[in-house]
Amino acid sequence: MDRKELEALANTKDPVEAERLVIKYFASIDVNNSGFIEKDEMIMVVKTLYEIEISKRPEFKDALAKKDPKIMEAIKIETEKIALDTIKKMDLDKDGRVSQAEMVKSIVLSK
Ligand SMILES: [Ca+2]
Repeated sequence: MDRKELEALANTKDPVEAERLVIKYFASIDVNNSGFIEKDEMIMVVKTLYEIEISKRPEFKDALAKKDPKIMEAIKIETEKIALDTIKKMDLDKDGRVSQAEMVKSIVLSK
């Protein structure tokens, strides 16, 4: 799933379209095809999105390009926190991972 599709997902108000995009997005996150998004997979996604966001900010651009250890550590802590919060929010049956149905429910119903 590319950036354009992610933006389409964020912007659509159409539940059918949102569901279609969530299912596609889910498959691209679930790299080991387990049918669940586990903690490590969520951390990877959040880290990618987070790095894209902060690379737009001039004060972080250099540090990020140089992989400044202080910045990398801060990113690691922040992304883990966001990933765990996201799982907590979406994990309706509280088994510690997010199924496709749970992701569809939490994203589509928030529209
Ligand atoms: Ca779950």
